[in-house]
Amino acid sequence: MSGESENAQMVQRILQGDVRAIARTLSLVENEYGPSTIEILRRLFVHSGKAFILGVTGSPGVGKSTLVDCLARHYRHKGTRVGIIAVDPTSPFSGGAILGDRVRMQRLATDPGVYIRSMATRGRLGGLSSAVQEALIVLDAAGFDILIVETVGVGQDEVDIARAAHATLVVLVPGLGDDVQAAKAGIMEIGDIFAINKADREGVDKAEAELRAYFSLSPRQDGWKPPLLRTVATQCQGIRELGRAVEGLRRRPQSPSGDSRHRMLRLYRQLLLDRLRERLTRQILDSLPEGEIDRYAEKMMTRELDPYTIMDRLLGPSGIGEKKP
Ligand SMILES: Nc1nc2c(ncn2[C@@H]2O[C@H](COP(=O)(O)OP(=O)(O)OP(=O)(O)O)[C@@H](O)[C@H]2O)c(=O)[nH]1
Ligand SMILES: [Mg+2]
Repeated sequence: MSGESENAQMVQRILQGDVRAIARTLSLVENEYGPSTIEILRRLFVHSGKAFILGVTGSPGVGKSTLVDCLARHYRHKGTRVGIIAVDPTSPFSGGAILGDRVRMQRLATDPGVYIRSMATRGRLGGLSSAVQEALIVLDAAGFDILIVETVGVGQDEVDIARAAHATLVVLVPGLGDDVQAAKAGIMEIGDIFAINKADREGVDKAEAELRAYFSLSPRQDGWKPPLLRTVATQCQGIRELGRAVEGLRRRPQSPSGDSRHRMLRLYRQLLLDRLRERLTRQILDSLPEGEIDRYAEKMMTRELDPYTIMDRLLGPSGIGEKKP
Protein backbone atom coordinates (compact mmCIF):
# COMPACT_ATOMS: atom_id res chain seq x y z
CA MET A 1 0.00 0.00 0.00
CA SER A 2 1.28 3.45 -0.79
CA GLY A 3 2.22 5.81 2.02
CA GLU A 4 -0.46 8.22 1.00
CA SER A 5 -3.36 5.83 1.21
CA GLU A 6 -1.94 4.51 4.47
CA ASN A 7 -2.04 8.04 5.85
CA ALA A 8 -5.56 8.57 4.56
CA GLN A 9 -6.63 5.35 6.23
CA MET A 10 -5.00 6.38 9.48
CA VAL A 11 -6.88 9.67 9.34
CA GLN A 12 -10.19 7.88 8.75
CA ARG A 13 -9.58 5.62 11.71
CA ILE A 14 -8.72 8.56 13.95
CA LEU A 15 -11.86 10.42 12.90
CA GLN A 16 -13.82 7.33 13.92
CA GLY A 17 -12.11 7.37 17.31
CA ASP A 18 -10.02 4.23 16.75
CA VAL A 19 -7.83 4.04 19.84
CA ARG A 20 -4.95 2.20 18.18
CA ALA A 21 -4.75 4.70 15.35
CA ILE A 22 -4.79 7.54 17.87
CA ALA A 23 -2.02 5.93 19.92
CA ARG A 24 0.11 5.26 16.84
CA THR A 25 -0.24 8.84 15.64
CA LEU A 26 0.53 10.33 19.02
CA SER A 27 3.73 8.26 19.10
CA LEU A 28 4.63 9.69 15.71
CA VAL A 29 3.98 13.22 16.95
CA GLU A 30 6.13 12.58 19.98
CA ASN A 31 9.02 10.62 18.49
CA GLU A 32 9.21 10.36 14.72
CA TYR A 33 8.18 13.60 13.25
CA GLY A 34 8.42 12.72 9.57
CA PRO A 35 6.49 13.36 6.34
CA SER A 36 3.81 10.85 7.34
CA THR A 37 3.19 12.61 10.61
CA ILE A 38 2.88 15.93 8.86
CA GLU A 39 0.52 14.47 6.26
CA ILE A 40 -1.75 13.03 8.94
CA LEU A 41 -1.76 16.27 10.93
CA ARG A 42 -2.45 18.23 7.77
CA ARG A 43 -5.57 16.17 7.08
CA LEU A 44 -6.72 16.17 10.71
CA PHE A 45 -6.40 19.87 11.37
CA VAL A 46 -9.60 20.86 9.58
CA HIS A 47 -11.52 18.39 11.76
CA SER A 48 -10.21 19.87 15.00
CA GLY A 49 -11.19 23.01 16.87
CA LYS A 50 -14.32 21.70 18.56
CA ALA A 51 -12.98 20.43 21.88
CA PHE A 52 -12.71 22.46 25.04
CA ILE A 53 -9.15 22.39 26.38
CA LEU A 54 -8.53 22.63 30.10
CA GLY A 55 -5.01 23.01 31.46
CA VAL A 56 -4.40 21.68 34.97
CA THR A 57 -1.30 22.68 36.85
CA GLY A 58 0.10 22.94 40.36
CA SER A 59 3.12 21.95 42.43
CA PRO A 60 4.30 18.33 42.45
CA GLY A 61 2.05 15.97 44.38
CA VAL A 62 -0.84 18.33 45.07
CA GLY A 63 -3.27 15.80 43.61
CA LYS A 64 -3.64 16.96 40.01
CA SER A 65 -3.88 13.45 38.55
CA THR A 66 -6.34 12.31 41.19
CA LEU A 67 -8.45 15.39 40.56
CA VAL A 68 -8.32 14.95 36.78
CA ASP A 69 -9.42 11.37 37.29
CA CYS A 70 -12.48 12.57 39.28
CA LEU A 71 -13.23 15.19 36.66
CA ALA A 72 -13.03 12.60 33.89
CA ARG A 73 -15.55 10.36 35.70
CA HIS A 74 -17.79 13.34 36.29
CA TYR A 75 -17.83 14.01 32.55
CA ARG A 76 -18.26 10.34 31.68
CA HIS A 77 -21.47 10.29 33.73
CA LYS A 78 -22.79 12.93 31.41
CA GLY A 79 -21.62 11.01 28.35
CA THR A 80 -18.90 13.52 27.53
CA ARG A 81 -15.79 12.02 25.94
CA VAL A 82 -12.57 13.00 27.68
CA GLY A 83 -9.00 13.03 26.41
CA ILE A 84 -6.19 13.46 28.93
CA ILE A 85 -2.56 14.30 28.29
CA ALA A 86 -0.26 14.09 31.28
CA VAL A 87 2.99 15.83 30.54
CA ASP A 88 5.66 13.83 32.30
CA PRO A 89 7.65 16.08 34.55
CA THR A 90 11.36 16.41 33.95
CA SER A 91 11.57 17.43 37.57
CA PRO A 92 13.13 14.80 39.83
CA PHE A 93 10.70 15.82 42.56
CA SER A 94 7.73 14.27 40.86
CA GLY A 95 8.65 10.66 40.45
CA GLY A 96 5.17 9.70 41.58
CA ALA A 97 3.45 10.84 38.44
CA ILE A 98 4.09 7.77 36.34
CA LEU A 99 2.80 5.35 38.95
CA GLY A 100 -0.22 7.53 39.64
CA ASP A 101 -1.01 7.72 35.95
CA ARG A 102 -0.73 3.98 35.61
CA VAL A 103 -3.19 3.39 38.44
CA ARG A 104 -5.53 5.89 36.89
CA MET A 105 -5.18 4.25 33.50
CA GLN A 106 -6.22 0.92 34.97
CA ARG A 107 -9.33 2.43 36.46
CA LEU A 108 -10.45 4.23 33.35
CA ALA A 109 -8.81 1.96 30.80
CA THR A 110 -11.87 -0.07 29.88
CA ASP A 111 -13.89 3.01 28.97
CA PRO A 112 -13.59 3.90 25.27
CA GLY A 113 -14.89 7.39 26.08
CA VAL A 114 -11.65 8.22 27.87
CA TYR A 115 -8.21 8.40 26.34
CA ILE A 116 -5.16 8.94 28.54
CA ARG A 117 -1.66 9.55 27.35
CA SER A 118 1.61 10.60 28.93
CA MET A 119 3.99 12.74 26.94
CA ALA A 120 7.65 13.17 27.71
CA THR A 121 9.08 16.61 28.15
CA ARG A 122 12.35 15.64 26.54
CA GLY A 123 13.05 14.46 23.08
CA ARG A 124 12.03 16.21 19.97
CA LEU A 125 13.45 19.43 18.75
CA GLY A 126 10.90 22.10 18.11
CA GLY A 127 9.23 22.67 21.43
CA LEU A 128 7.29 20.40 23.70
CA SER A 129 4.46 22.80 23.78
CA SER A 130 3.94 22.39 20.04
CA ALA A 131 4.09 18.61 20.31
CA VAL A 132 1.39 18.75 23.00
CA GLN A 133 -0.60 21.08 20.80
CA GLU A 134 -0.43 18.62 17.93
CA ALA A 135 -1.44 15.78 20.21
CA LEU A 136 -4.46 17.87 21.16
CA ILE A 137 -5.30 18.36 17.48
CA VAL A 138 -5.32 14.57 17.05
CA LEU A 139 -7.59 14.01 20.05
CA ASP A 140 -9.81 16.91 19.08
CA ALA A 141 -10.28 15.49 15.58
CA ALA A 142 -10.97 12.08 17.13
CA GLY A 143 -14.06 13.61 18.71
CA PHE A 144 -13.14 14.02 22.36
CA ASP A 145 -15.26 16.82 23.80
CA ILE A 146 -13.02 17.85 26.65
CA LEU A 147 -9.26 17.69 26.57
CA ILE A 148 -7.35 17.95 29.82
CA VAL A 149 -3.62 18.69 29.90
CA GLU A 150 -1.90 18.05 33.22
CA THR A 151 1.51 19.58 33.86
CA VAL A 152 3.56 20.16 36.96
CA GLY A 153 3.68 23.87 37.64
CA VAL A 154 7.44 24.07 37.86
CA GLY A 155 9.44 25.56 35.06
CA GLN A 156 8.35 27.92 32.38
CA ASP A 157 7.69 25.21 29.79
CA GLU A 158 5.15 23.48 31.98
CA VAL A 159 3.43 26.70 32.92
CA ASP A 160 3.29 27.67 29.25
CA ILE A 161 1.68 24.36 28.36
CA ALA A 162 -0.93 24.63 31.10
CA ARG A 163 -1.68 28.07 29.85
CA ALA A 164 -2.06 26.92 26.26
CA ALA A 165 -5.69 26.04 26.85
CA HIS A 166 -9.11 27.65 26.80
CA ALA A 167 -8.97 27.75 30.58
CA THR A 168 -6.53 26.78 33.29
CA LEU A 169 -7.21 25.13 36.62
CA VAL A 170 -4.58 25.72 39.28
CA VAL A 171 -4.45 23.16 42.08
CA LEU A 172 -3.12 24.16 45.50
CA VAL A 173 -3.04 22.44 48.88
CA PRO A 174 -3.28 23.71 52.45
CA GLY A 175 -0.15 24.13 54.47
CA LEU A 176 2.37 24.44 51.69
CA GLY A 177 2.90 27.98 52.91
CA ASP A 178 2.59 31.22 51.05
CA ASP A 179 6.33 31.31 50.58
CA VAL A 180 6.15 28.33 48.26
CA GLN A 181 2.75 28.90 46.75
CA ALA A 182 2.21 32.60 46.37
CA ALA A 183 5.83 33.08 45.37
CA LYS A 184 4.94 31.02 42.36
CA ALA A 185 3.26 34.08 41.00
CA GLY A 186 3.75 32.51 37.60
CA ILE A 187 1.08 29.94 38.24
CA MET A 188 -1.13 32.23 40.32
CA GLU A 189 -1.54 34.55 37.37
CA ILE A 190 -2.64 31.93 34.90
CA GLY A 191 -5.44 30.35 36.96
CA ASP A 192 -9.01 30.81 35.74
CA ILE A 193 -10.22 28.44 38.45
CA PHE A 194 -8.48 27.54 41.69
CA ALA A 195 -8.96 24.34 43.66
CA ILE A 196 -7.65 23.92 47.16
CA ASN A 197 -7.25 20.17 47.09
CA LYS A 198 -6.58 17.95 50.11
CA ALA A 199 -9.25 19.98 51.86
CA ASP A 200 -9.47 17.08 54.33
CA ARG A 201 -6.20 18.34 55.74
CA GLU A 202 -5.58 20.87 58.43
CA GLY A 203 -5.11 24.48 57.47
CA VAL A 204 -7.66 24.62 54.68
CA ASP A 205 -9.42 27.68 56.18
CA LYS A 206 -6.14 29.47 56.48
CA ALA A 207 -5.16 28.57 52.92
CA GLU A 208 -8.48 29.83 51.61
CA ALA A 209 -8.21 33.08 53.56
CA GLU A 210 -4.70 33.62 52.23
CA LEU A 211 -5.81 33.00 48.69
CA ARG A 212 -8.73 35.37 48.96
CA ALA A 213 -6.37 37.99 50.36
CA TYR A 214 -4.03 37.36 47.46
CA PHE A 215 -6.84 37.81 44.92
CA SER A 216 -8.04 41.04 46.47
CA LEU A 217 -4.50 42.42 46.55
CA SER A 218 -3.66 41.39 43.03
CA PRO A 219 -6.83 41.31 40.95
CA ARG A 220 -6.57 40.05 37.40
CA GLN A 221 -6.07 42.66 34.77
CA ASP A 222 -8.95 41.39 32.66
CA GLY A 223 -11.32 41.68 35.61
CA TRP A 224 -12.04 37.95 35.82
CA LYS A 225 -12.65 36.72 39.36
CA PRO A 226 -11.46 33.12 39.43
CA PRO A 227 -13.76 30.74 41.33
CA LEU A 228 -12.08 29.25 44.38
CA LEU A 229 -13.17 25.74 45.36
CA ARG A 230 -12.29 23.11 47.91
CA THR A 231 -11.78 19.53 46.80
CA VAL A 232 -10.82 16.18 48.26
CA ALA A 233 -9.70 14.36 45.15
CA THR A 234 -9.14 11.02 46.86
CA GLN A 235 -12.90 10.95 47.51
CA CYS A 236 -13.92 12.97 44.49
CA GLN A 237 -15.44 15.58 46.79
CA GLY A 238 -16.21 19.02 45.40
CA ILE A 239 -16.08 17.73 41.84
CA ARG A 240 -19.60 18.71 40.89
CA GLU A 241 -18.81 22.30 41.85
CA LEU A 242 -15.54 22.11 39.99
CA GLY A 243 -17.33 20.73 36.94
CA ARG A 244 -19.79 23.58 37.14
CA ALA A 245 -16.99 26.14 37.30
CA VAL A 246 -15.37 24.56 34.24
CA GLU A 247 -18.71 24.56 32.45
CA GLY A 248 -19.09 28.23 33.29
CA LEU A 249 -15.93 28.96 31.36
CA ARG A 250 -16.74 26.50 28.62
CA ARG A 251 -20.19 27.82 27.83
CA ARG A 252 -18.83 31.31 27.44
CA PRO A 253 -15.89 30.72 25.16
CA GLN A 254 -15.39 34.44 24.65
CA SER A 255 -15.13 35.11 28.33
CA PRO A 256 -13.38 36.38 30.31
CA SER A 257 -13.12 39.39 28.05
CA GLY A 258 -12.21 37.41 24.98
CA ASP A 259 -9.29 35.92 26.82
CA SER A 260 -9.88 32.41 25.61
CA ARG A 261 -9.93 33.40 21.94
CA HIS A 262 -6.88 35.54 22.48
CA ARG A 263 -5.06 32.63 24.05
CA MET A 264 -5.86 30.30 21.20
CA LEU A 265 -4.61 32.87 18.72
CA ARG A 266 -1.32 33.16 20.57
CA LEU A 267 -1.11 29.41 20.64
CA TYR A 268 -1.58 28.95 16.92
CA ARG A 269 0.91 31.68 16.28
CA GLN A 270 3.45 29.86 18.46
CA LEU A 271 2.76 26.54 16.80
CA LEU A 272 3.22 28.10 13.38
CA LEU A 273 6.48 29.79 14.35
CA ASP A 274 7.84 26.60 15.94
CA ARG A 275 7.09 24.53 12.89
CA LEU A 276 8.34 27.20 10.51
CA ARG A 277 11.65 27.38 12.34
CA GLU A 278 11.89 23.61 12.31
CA ARG A 279 11.12 23.32 8.61
CA LEU A 280 13.45 26.10 7.51
CA THR A 281 16.29 24.64 9.53
CA ARG A 282 15.65 21.22 8.04
CA GLN A 283 15.51 22.60 4.50
CA ILE A 284 18.84 24.30 4.92
CA LEU A 285 20.48 21.28 6.54
CA ASP A 286 19.15 18.97 3.82
CA SER A 287 20.67 21.17 1.13
CA LEU A 288 24.15 20.95 2.65
CA PRO A 289 26.76 18.26 2.07
CA GLU A 290 27.30 15.80 4.89
CA GLY A 291 29.33 17.29 7.75
CA GLU A 292 29.14 20.85 6.48
CA ILE A 293 27.93 22.29 9.79
CA ASP A 294 30.83 20.59 11.58
CA ARG A 295 33.26 22.08 9.10
CA TYR A 296 31.82 25.52 9.72
CA ALA A 297 32.12 24.98 13.46
CA GLU A 298 35.81 24.19 12.95
CA LYS A 299 36.22 27.47 11.10
CA MET A 300 34.59 29.28 13.96
CA MET A 301 37.07 27.63 16.34
CA THR A 302 40.02 28.97 14.35
CA ARG A 303 38.29 32.33 13.90
CA GLU A 304 38.49 31.86 10.18
CA LEU A 305 34.78 32.59 9.99
CA ASP A 306 32.17 34.17 12.23
CA PRO A 307 28.67 32.70 12.59
CA TYR A 308 27.05 35.67 10.85
CA THR A 309 29.06 35.28 7.69
CA ILE A 310 28.34 31.56 7.77
CA MET A 311 24.63 32.27 7.97
CA ASP A 312 24.87 34.62 5.01
CA ARG A 313 26.53 31.84 3.06
CA LEU A 314 24.02 29.21 4.15
CA LEU A 315 21.03 31.34 3.31
CA GLY A 316 22.46 32.31 -0.07
CA PRO A 317 22.55 35.65 -1.81
CA SER A 318 18.75 35.89 -1.79
CA GLY A 319 19.10 35.88 1.97
CA ILE A 320 16.00 34.12 3.27
CA GLY A 321 14.67 36.17 6.12
CA GLU A 322 17.04 39.05 5.51
CA LYS A 323 15.46 42.44 5.65
CA LYS A 324 15.12 44.11 2.31
CA PRO A 325 16.54 47.62 2.36
N1 LIG B 1 -5.37 13.51 51.87
C1 LIG B 1 -5.50 13.69 50.57
N2 LIG B 1 -4.61 13.13 49.73
C2 LIG B 1 -4.76 13.35 48.41
C3 LIG B 1 -5.83 14.11 47.90
N3 LIG B 1 -5.72 14.16 46.55
C4 LIG B 1 -4.63 13.44 46.23
N4 LIG B 1 -4.05 12.93 47.35
C5 LIG B 1 -2.85 12.11 47.42
O1 LIG B 1 -1.72 12.87 47.05
C6 LIG B 1 -0.77 12.07 46.36
C7 LIG B 1 -0.40 12.69 45.04
O2 LIG B 1 -1.53 12.65 44.18
P1 LIG B 1 -1.40 12.82 42.60
O3 LIG B 1 -2.78 12.89 42.07
O4 LIG B 1 -0.49 11.82 42.02
O5 LIG B 1 -0.71 14.25 42.55
P2 LIG B 1 -0.11 15.01 41.28
O6 LIG B 1 -0.28 16.44 41.56
O7 LIG B 1 -0.71 14.49 40.04
O8 LIG B 1 1.41 14.62 41.37
P3 LIG B 1 2.56 14.85 40.25
O9 LIG B 1 1.94 14.55 38.92
O10 LIG B 1 3.62 13.90 40.64
O11 LIG B 1 2.97 16.28 40.40
C8 LIG B 1 -1.41 10.68 46.22
O12 LIG B 1 -0.90 9.86 47.23
C9 LIG B 1 -2.87 10.97 46.40
O13 LIG B 1 -3.57 9.86 46.92
C10 LIG B 1 -6.78 14.68 48.83
O14 LIG B 1 -7.72 15.38 48.46
N5 LIG B 1 -6.55 14.43 50.14
MG1 LIG C 1 0.22 13.72 38.28
